[in-house]
Amino acid sequence: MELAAILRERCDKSIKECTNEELYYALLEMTKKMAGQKESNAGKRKLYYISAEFLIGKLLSNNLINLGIYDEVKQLLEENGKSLNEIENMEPEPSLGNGGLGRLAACFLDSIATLGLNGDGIGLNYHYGLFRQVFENHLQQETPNPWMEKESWLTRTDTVYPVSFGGFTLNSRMYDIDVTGYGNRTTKLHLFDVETVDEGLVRDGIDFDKEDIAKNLTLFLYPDDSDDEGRLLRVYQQYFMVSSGARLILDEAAARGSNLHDLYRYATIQINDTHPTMIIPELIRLLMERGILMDEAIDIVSKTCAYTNHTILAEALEKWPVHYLEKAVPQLMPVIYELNNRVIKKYRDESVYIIDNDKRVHMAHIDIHYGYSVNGVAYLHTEILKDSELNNFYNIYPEKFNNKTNGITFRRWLLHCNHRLSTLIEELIGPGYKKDAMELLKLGDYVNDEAVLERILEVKTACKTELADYLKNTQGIELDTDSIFDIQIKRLHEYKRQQMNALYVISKYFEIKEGKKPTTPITVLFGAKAAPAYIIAKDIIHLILCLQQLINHDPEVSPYLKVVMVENYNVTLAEKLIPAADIHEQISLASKEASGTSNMKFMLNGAVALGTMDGANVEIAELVGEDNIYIFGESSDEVIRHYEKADYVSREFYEKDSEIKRAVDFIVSDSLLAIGKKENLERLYNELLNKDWFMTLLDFKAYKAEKEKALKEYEDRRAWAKKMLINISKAGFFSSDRTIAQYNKEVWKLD
Ligand code: 26V
Repeated sequence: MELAAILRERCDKSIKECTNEELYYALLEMTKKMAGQKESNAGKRKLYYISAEFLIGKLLSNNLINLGIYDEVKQLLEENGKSLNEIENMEPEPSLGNGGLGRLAACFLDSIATLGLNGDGIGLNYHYGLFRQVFENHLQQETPNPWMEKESWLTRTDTVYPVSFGGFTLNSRMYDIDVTGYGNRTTKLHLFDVETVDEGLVRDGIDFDKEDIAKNLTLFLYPDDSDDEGRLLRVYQQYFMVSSGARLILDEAAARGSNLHDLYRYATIQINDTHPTMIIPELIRLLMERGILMDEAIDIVSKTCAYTNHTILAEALEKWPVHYLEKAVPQLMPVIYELNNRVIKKYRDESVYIIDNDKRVHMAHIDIHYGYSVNGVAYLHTEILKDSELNNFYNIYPEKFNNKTNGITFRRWLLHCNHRLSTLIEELIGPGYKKDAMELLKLGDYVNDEAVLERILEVKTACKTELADYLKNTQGIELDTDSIFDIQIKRLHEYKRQQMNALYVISKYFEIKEGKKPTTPITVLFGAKAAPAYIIAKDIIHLILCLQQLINHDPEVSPYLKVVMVENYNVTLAEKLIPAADIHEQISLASKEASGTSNMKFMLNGAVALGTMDGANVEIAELVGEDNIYIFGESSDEVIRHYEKADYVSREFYEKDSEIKRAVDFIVSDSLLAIGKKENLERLYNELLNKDWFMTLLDFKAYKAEKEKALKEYEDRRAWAKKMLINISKAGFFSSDRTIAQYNKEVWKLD
């Protein structure tokens, strides 16, 4: 095998003699070489998936699986007394994304490569990615998270483009990461970077000097956008990405024979949320620079670009003040004004204008008017876009709107993260499901097979033990593997309602104190990072950490209930947590979670959802049926009506229900104030009582009742195993291979 030769060359040692670190770098080199030798699709029309985030996670194991050499390498290492798991620990995680949106982009690249489509990713090469989360005094602190070592998955290329901003020009160099498909071709993730970045700019934590763009442009993913300098830096980042990307797209199209008048026959660009929207005016500008007239340039670009919307939350929809753009990218403004004027001439409804009366540029409006497709990311989300959030646009362009329910790559979220389960599945239904996920339906034949149900439970127990060992070794956390693992992992946001889960924990704590002990112990696990400037989100983390301290150290309560918040939740931790879950929490306020993708990962790993009818939960519920999911809470229609009528008053729920009152009051009780900080706990208490924008108290009673039902039903182990198996067998629809095939058939139409 090649590995021995690489080791000889690198350090003149045998596998046995090498350290894990030496082995990691040798495997990295070997995998990069093998991926580089794979063919890529050279078709005429090419997809460019442009995104400010690609949350790719560690790549070694995934690449070994996709190249078909995982088992072989693992065995070779074992024969020499080495463990692939331990070698993997040497790999830093590239955290080039915030959460679901970035992880989705990474899953999509895997599927594009696996389906052998002609498509690449375009993004930015952040030096530090998302911050590392550390807990100090029960509070989140942020520190930088370096991932680029001397040797990494990046390959430096000779492609360099000058990118001009108002008053200065920077050189953009392209770095490539090969994305291996499962048993198929590779595609590329092109990440642009500026060579003058100065990592020495970082001050305390993740604070840094935001002034000098040449030195900080790609230093961090999404700088803190709570101040003007941070927001402006984000505009610079976005333009740097799209200008470099546009140049690459035009060069490649020309090289394949395009005369640029027919660009749309050679390229299609999927704009992942509004972050890359400036590629529309930038391409128009570049085409005009190459002699094409404005009318035609707009027409060409409109046939080339498609837009995906990932949220209906107004505060998350980007609106840049005109003066930011004037300062950072003055060359784009004439194009943006022209695009706006054309809209004004055509439509009287001001809500569809690109520039509003406050002189803010609505990025999504550019995408919708000047793209050929607009899609939401789950059935319900797309319906809400059409019926309410983007209804004015839907009335103008009904033909542009379409749904593409999100998906996940089964290579990472089953084959890699849960080898035990994938081996069992293969034994039962053969290997076909790895390429055609719908074959999982064949597992339906086993729902009454005692022996199979028993083995499913054994796999779950083994995964729980593995998680317990991992958390013990890495974070010093003790888990009771005989308890029910109830897991909520996602970014901390009020609409996702981790605070509702925390209130449940409080009410359970009271019950246990009063002698009402659960027959099976419960472990409530959380993993979540809060945006550094998101005060209430950080207060919720504080509350959970205080509860963890109080409950886990109370000998009366801890045998029955434990609370654990893992530190620095990231892709690597998700890969350990998801296989170990019994119940997963998808409890966003209905209408607010566009899709969710962890819900799909959990389902595939045999966990049962406790959730609202929101995002892709709706489709999961339809597939598994009501006996195999726990649904509660008000519907999206009801919630939308509350907002319209402004008739939700959280204090009323607090006052009329003693259980709710007691749980909310506990946030500022002496017991918690003795552990936590008064300022944070009081702020959270007041928020829940006086505002509660995401209606926690509205759904609390229904949530608690449904959770109790799930916990009770868990105790019938055979019936529960059946629920697990049904969830796994119906998960095929959520393969990102299906999502990508639909994008291709209905939007991209690659040859
Ligand atoms: C961003 C922000 C930033 C400012 C403060 C509030 C806020 C709230 C939400 C967001 C999310 C922006 C877009 C996003 O990440 N959407 C996620 O996309 C996933 C992939 O489609 C989807 O599964 C998640 O439901 C959706 O939240």
